[in-house]
Amino acid sequence: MFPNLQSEDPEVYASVMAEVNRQQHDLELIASENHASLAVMEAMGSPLTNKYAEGLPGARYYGGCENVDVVENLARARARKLFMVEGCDIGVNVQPHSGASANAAVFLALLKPGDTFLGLDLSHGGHLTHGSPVNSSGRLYRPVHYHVRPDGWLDMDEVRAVALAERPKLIVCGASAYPRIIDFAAFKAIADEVGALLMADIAHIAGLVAVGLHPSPFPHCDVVTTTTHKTLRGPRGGLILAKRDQMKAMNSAVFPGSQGGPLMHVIAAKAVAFNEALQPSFRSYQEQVLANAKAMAARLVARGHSLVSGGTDNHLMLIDLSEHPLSGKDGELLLGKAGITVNKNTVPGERRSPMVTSGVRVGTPAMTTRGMGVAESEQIADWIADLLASPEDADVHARVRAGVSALCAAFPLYGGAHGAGPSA
Ligand code: DSN
Repeated sequence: MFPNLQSEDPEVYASVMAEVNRQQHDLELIASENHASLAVMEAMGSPLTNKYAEGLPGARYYGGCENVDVVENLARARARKLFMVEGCDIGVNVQPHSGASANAAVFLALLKPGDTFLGLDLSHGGHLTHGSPVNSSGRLYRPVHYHVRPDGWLDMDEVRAVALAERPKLIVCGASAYPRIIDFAAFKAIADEVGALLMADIAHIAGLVAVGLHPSPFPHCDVVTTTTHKTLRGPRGGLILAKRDQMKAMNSAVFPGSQGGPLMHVIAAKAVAFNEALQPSFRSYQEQVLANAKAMAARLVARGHSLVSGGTDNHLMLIDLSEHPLSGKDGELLLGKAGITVNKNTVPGERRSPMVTSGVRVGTPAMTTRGMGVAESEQIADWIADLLASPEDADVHARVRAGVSALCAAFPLYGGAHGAGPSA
């Protein structure tokens, strides 16, 4: 693997191979991560990285764009096909380098400095770019926030009350750590009531939306942003979808508003991933992601764990450790040592600091890509419960670490269901 890198730069090669091995031998349960196919990664590693192509296909600021134009048009057409709903014409910009860049561009297009917008509080499952004071969204604009109720479900009464009181220019729905269905129609009714535009950030649930396993944000939303690497299983990157009347503003907010040259190798990889997502097998994959999450959540609850909102309707769950002696940080370290990779996460009513937290976020997209199903999900939930119950027990740790290694060996990356290729 990577012979040129190996001979030219052994240090970087060694780290890359160490990461390949980590991904092969550990269990990835970070809800925002996935394993992209070999075809996606080949496109990302292609010479398209060498090309400047500022502008849009057919209207570039550089010569020699005839091939990358084809690629970007393929990506745009495929994304449109994935997310279009009947009777709602949408446009697509595939150039955002990330979800954060996509969100920054949308704000630049729709808001003026100091304008009020309404989004979900970060510590209640929102995202940094939805108005955190340490992010440009919180520094350039005036964010106001809604929350989840103590039971972990979105508080739509509060959304309406804050919207009526603050009259935001834009309402942002979508989350980074919310295990339930987002009711885009209800957000639209509130947006209409206060004369606000409506944006959805579907970064986490895009793969589910693409196959109809989560309701579409269209026709309710004016603009939709997403990343392309989470449930959508493409390359690391961002995407903006918008109703036609918003597209001109979106395009110029991406370039020249907030980015320079697009990453054409990544756009090629997005095109490949969108095509994969248009295949019937992608729907089966997403169905399995949901079945695995439900099975894992049910087993964790059966083992006495409290989950935020009591369970999950999507690809992720939040284990609530508020009443547990271990913090989210402890949980992340403990599971990590046994080869189960998760991330600490704040929970509603959080009493610990954001660097410590009282929650662990767990997601099934990556393990499902390896071909694991409900039986494996239940086994993994048991291992998580065993570790959290006996954090100091070396025998439990050794047993789980051995089980994780055996499971990963039985479901090799790039070995079967998801793209043929050399096992790492
Ligand atoms: N960092 C991503 C996540 O983990 O949800 C969001 O950008």
